[in-house]
Amino acid sequence: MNKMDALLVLPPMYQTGRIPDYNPKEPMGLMYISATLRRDGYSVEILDADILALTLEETVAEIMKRPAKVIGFSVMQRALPSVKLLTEKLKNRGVTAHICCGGFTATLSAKHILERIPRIDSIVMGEGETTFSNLVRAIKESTDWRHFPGIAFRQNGKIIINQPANKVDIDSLPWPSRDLLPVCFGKTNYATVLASRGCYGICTFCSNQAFERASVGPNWRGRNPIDVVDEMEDLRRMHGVKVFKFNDPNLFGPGANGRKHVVNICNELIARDFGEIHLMGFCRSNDIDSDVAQLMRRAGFERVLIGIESVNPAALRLFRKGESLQTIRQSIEILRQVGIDIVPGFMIFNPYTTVETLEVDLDFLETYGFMPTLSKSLRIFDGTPLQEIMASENRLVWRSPLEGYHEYLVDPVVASIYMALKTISVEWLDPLRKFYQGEIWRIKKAPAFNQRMNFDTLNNLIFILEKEALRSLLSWMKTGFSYQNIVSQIARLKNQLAKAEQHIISVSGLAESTLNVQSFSVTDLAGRIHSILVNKVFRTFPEQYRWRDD
Ligand code: B12
Ligand code: SF4
Repeated sequence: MNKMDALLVLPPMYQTGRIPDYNPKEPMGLMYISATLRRDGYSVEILDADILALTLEETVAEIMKRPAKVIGFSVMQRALPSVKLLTEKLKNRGVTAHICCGGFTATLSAKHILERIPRIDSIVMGEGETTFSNLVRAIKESTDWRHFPGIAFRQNGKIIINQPANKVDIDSLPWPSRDLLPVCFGKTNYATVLASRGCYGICTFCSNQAFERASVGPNWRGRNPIDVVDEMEDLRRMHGVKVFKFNDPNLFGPGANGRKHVVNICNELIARDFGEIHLMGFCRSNDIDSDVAQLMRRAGFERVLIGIESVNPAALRLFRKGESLQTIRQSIEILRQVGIDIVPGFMIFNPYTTVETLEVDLDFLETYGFMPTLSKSLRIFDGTPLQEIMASENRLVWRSPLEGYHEYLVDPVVASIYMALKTISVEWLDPLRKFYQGEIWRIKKAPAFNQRMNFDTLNNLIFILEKEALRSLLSWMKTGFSYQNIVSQIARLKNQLAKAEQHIISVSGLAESTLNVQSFSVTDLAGRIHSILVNKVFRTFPEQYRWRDD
């Protein structure tokens, strides 16, 4: 059978065919690589098993239908267990293709991955376009690839990481191939674009700096604004796209030029007058001033994600956020004045969390009407400054990236509060999300970012549940509690859960409750929470048990 040159695979994060519950998007990295390979004359296809919610077996079957000389997996940490199993299954079925991995986790945990997953032949470190194209050529022509810059591999039992490759000139890249646009657009109603690469920030928990260091070149590069808007216009004209999400880690580059980059894109969008257009992107509060916010609104921005993380000034300083509480408040006011919604990136459980900061953070969220998920904790990724900081303070609990995220020691009272909240989320909220996953995706899909009213209502119902739970946990830890207190509160939370279920049912037009949250046991959950709070055995914010049965 004629084999294509390369098959690019985004592995499923969940192994059981569950729809991912984060915001699904097109696999932009793979789309750039496939466009580059096509430009260079190679045949290539993309399989996004994540957005298609394929099981592992289905993913293997789809890969077998598309025989290729090189299989390239895009690897993020949460999907690593899937990658390990997929490579084993492919080997058992006699697939002999060269298997290469790339992406954030592949780059930052390369040594460990090559040590633990024998079927992976190579890893591309950092940006993939040029290095992967060279690799495909070498495999196709049966020539040596082991000397290429930017490649890691195994040799005589040792892991070799070659010198870094140069960063690509992003203005010379072809536009990302949009093969998957119909699938992604059908599910989400938006397309993604990338107007820059990298970020000038130095936040200690972020992987961006380490990832950028994996190839040689500046930390931030902006694309030609005209080309960015040309690409958007093409998406508008050829595919009817009106809703765009910018994937840039940060819309703004450093200093005056970085601001000008955004200004130029906005001016170009305004000048071309696309008609109806809805935009969203990520930015930092210190880049927002009144003029730029007004311009962004005129250009079509209606929602921005700002990483606030916590309003504890000590945490902001220790995270090296480079933003003060005052800047954060100011940016919120400015954006709201011009009519741009803010989605806050928030990490209420982090290495610097105390009972007091939980209260202050919760007050802040309530004051501003923000509703992020509360039962999540900051995760430490390989290569981040925070990993080093926690290790130097003897607080890092190292975990294999294949089995979970690294953990860190925290105050046992805070750890117990987290575990109690997490238990409520895993036992009650997760089944709701899993059971109604199709309905929730449909509720989320809207003709604009600020028209997701039904989804926002659902988020609000869930936020109230978590917030009420957290408030009770905080007050119990301060003033004491009894098993009966917990039972009463869990019963109230069950009513809130039933409201969330009812909302999903009514906006989806379902006849009746099929999950039936009324049958959930209050006493079972209360018993577990009671035991967590009494025994206080936790010392970290464990996450890895979430990896068990997905
Ligand atoms: C869009 C996005 C998503 C999308 C799509 C991800 C995707 N695979 O494309 C979705 C919503 C699915 C997603 C989910 C998650 N994400 Co996300 N996401 C992003 C975001 C905002 C943009 C990614 C992007 O499009 N970049 C642009 C393209 C061009 O770059 P790229 O994807 O890195 O690809 C290049 C290279 O990495 C490499 N490459 C990538 N894949 C491959 C494969 C091969 C074979 C080769 C050779 C090279 C290669 O070449 C590409 C071209 O140069 C980034 C932040 C950012 N802007 O970097 C976070 C980011 C990547 N996500 C992150 C995280 C933590 C997550 C989640 C764990 C969040 C969650 N709560 O569950 C999940 C994990 C999902 C999973 N399956 O494991 C972190 C990663 C941290 C880390 N060290 O792993 C980032 C960096 C955000 C951050 N600052 O913390 N995410
Ligand atoms: S501003 Fe965002 S993308 Fe930039 S370093 Fe900080 S967390 Fe990372």
